[in-house]
Amino acid sequence: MKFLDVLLGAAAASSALAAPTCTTKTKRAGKFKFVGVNQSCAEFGQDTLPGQLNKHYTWPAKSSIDTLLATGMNTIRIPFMMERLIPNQLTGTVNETYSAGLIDTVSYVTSKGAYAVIDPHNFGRYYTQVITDVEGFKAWWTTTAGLFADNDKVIFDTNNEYHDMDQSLVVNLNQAAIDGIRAAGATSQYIFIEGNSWTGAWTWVSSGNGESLLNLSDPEGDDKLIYEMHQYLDEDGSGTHEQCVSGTIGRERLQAATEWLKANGKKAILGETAGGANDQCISALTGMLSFMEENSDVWQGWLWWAAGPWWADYMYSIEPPSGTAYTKVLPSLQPYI
Ligand SMILES: *[C@@H]1O[C@H](CO)[C@@H](O)[C@H](O)[C@H]1NC(C)=O
Ligand SMILES: *[C@@H]1O[C@H](CO)[C@@H](O)[C@H](O)[C@H]1NC(C)=O
Ligand SMILES: CC(=O)N[C@H]1CO[C@H](CO)[C@@H](O)[C@@H]1O
Repeated sequence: MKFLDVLLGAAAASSALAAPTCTTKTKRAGKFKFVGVNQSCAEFGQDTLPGQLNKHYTWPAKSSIDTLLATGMNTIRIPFMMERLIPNQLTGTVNETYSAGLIDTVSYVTSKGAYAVIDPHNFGRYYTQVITDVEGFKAWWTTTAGLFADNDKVIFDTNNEYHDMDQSLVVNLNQAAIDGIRAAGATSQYIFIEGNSWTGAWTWVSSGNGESLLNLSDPEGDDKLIYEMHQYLDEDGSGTHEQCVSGTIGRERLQAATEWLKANGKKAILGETAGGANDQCISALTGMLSFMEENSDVWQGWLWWAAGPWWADYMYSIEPPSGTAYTKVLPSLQPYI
């Protein structure tokens, strides 16, 4: 309650200065710091680079962002392609067309008082090759973070789902991102760290992510580093099936990672999660979110995969007004927002 009072107080104090268009309330009263969705589609057409706007990829719909924030959510993760933002080489300059689209979406989200997570949806690859040029990756991040250095509602996600890479490379890329972001003068923002093995929560410890990513350091202080894990609840954890393993699989899959977070004094966000629109998955999801609330000293929130204008009848679509998860699952998740 105290937290809520502080936020409402701040809102009242600043309302005289607030822009007249900024009307959506996004102050959260629940236990989590960050709750929201992935607003996907700027990363679509990954095989067609750079691709054309509205043919191969598109930007999220502002009306959908409004609708989702009106549920009480306060965080929108925005996947996009590294190559579209900075083409040809990691040390290159931004493409003005694509960067304008990204900046427009990010600015819109943060003008509503919500967090915008900048998510290069690249799996640790650039033009399909594993990124081994650690200095180049740092340069990419310095250029990118420079676009948002003054916006403290932006969160930088180093990369989506590293996988099948040397563990030490994943550590070095994360550290290079941290250093590059801070070098751009983006000193106040949170940074989300992702691990190898698709950053799965269920394999966080067994994959070696836990041990190897423990030593990352932020010149601005390690309390701005948050570990982003992903967890789907289907049989292989891939997020490609409508059925969940059981009604309790959510909390079971987070158990070991939660112990690791507590033992090491770290914080995490569940940056992608989803389950099908059926009773078993809804039990698994709500059980998982209850478990996260019980451990909200380490779990800072969750983001659904995914909203976005082009998901059509995708089983996990939370795109308003008619996405499957928007109509059939979100009502059950509302208590955890
Ligand atoms: C810049 O991005 C736009 C939109 O994706 C694309 O059409 C254009 O070809 C890009 N320009 C360069 C030089 O990559
Ligand atoms: C992390 O740092 C500690 C203390 O400096 C050191 O003992 C340990 O070997 C490091 N672990 C890794 C994986 O680098
Ligand atoms: C779990 C899931 O649906 N992942 C998909 C996320 O979206 C990208 C494209 O944006 C797909 O390649 C993934 O399969």
